[in-house]
Amino acid sequence: MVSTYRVAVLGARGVGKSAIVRQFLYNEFSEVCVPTTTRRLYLPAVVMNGHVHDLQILDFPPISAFPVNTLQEWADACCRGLRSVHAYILVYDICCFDSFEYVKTIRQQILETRGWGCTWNRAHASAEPSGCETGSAPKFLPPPAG
Ligand SMILES: Nc1nc2c(ncn2[C@@H]2O[C@H](COP(=O)(O)OP(=O)(O)O)[C@@H](O)[C@H]2O)c(=O)[nH]1
Ligand SMILES: [Mg+2]
Repeated sequence: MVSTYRVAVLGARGVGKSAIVRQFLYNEFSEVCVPTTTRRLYLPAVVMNGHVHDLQILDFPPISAFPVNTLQEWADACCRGLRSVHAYILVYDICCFDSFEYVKTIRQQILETRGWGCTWNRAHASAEPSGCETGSAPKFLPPPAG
C-alpha cells in the first residue's frame, strides 16, 4: 500500500522556501527571485526503505498567523490544508533576525493548536563572508540538538 505524507513549508518571504523545495525535487537552484503569491502543491513520490510513498509538499506564501481552527483555515485560501499536514518545515534566514522571530511565532502557534512541531535550521549561503559563493546551491544544516 502506498502511504501519503503531507508536508508544509513555512517561513518569512525570501528566506529560500521555494528554493529548498526545488532543490529537493529537481536538484536545481535559481537566483531569480519569483515571490510565491499562492500556495503551491508538489506531488512527488519517494522510495524509502524499499517502500513507495506519495509526498504532498505544500509551499506556502508567508501567512499572517497559523489558523487556530478549521473555520479560519478555510476562510483564508492561502491556509488551506495547513492544519492537516504530517510535518512542518520552518525556514528562516540566519542573516535576518526577523525571519527567525517569525518562525518562532509560527512554531508556537502550531504547538498551541496541534500540540507538536518541528524546526529545521538552514544556512543562507550569502551569510558567510568568505569561502561561500553567493548563488551556490543552498546548504542544509542538521536540526539543532535538543
Ligand atoms: N545566495 C543564496 N540565495 C538563495 C538561497 N536560497 C534562496 N536564495 C535566493 O533567495 C531568493 C528568494 O528565494 P525563494 O526560494 O523564492 O524564497 P521564498 O520566498 O522563501 O520562497 C531567490 O532569489 C533565491 O535565488 C541560498 O541558500 N543562497
Ligand atoms: Mg516561495
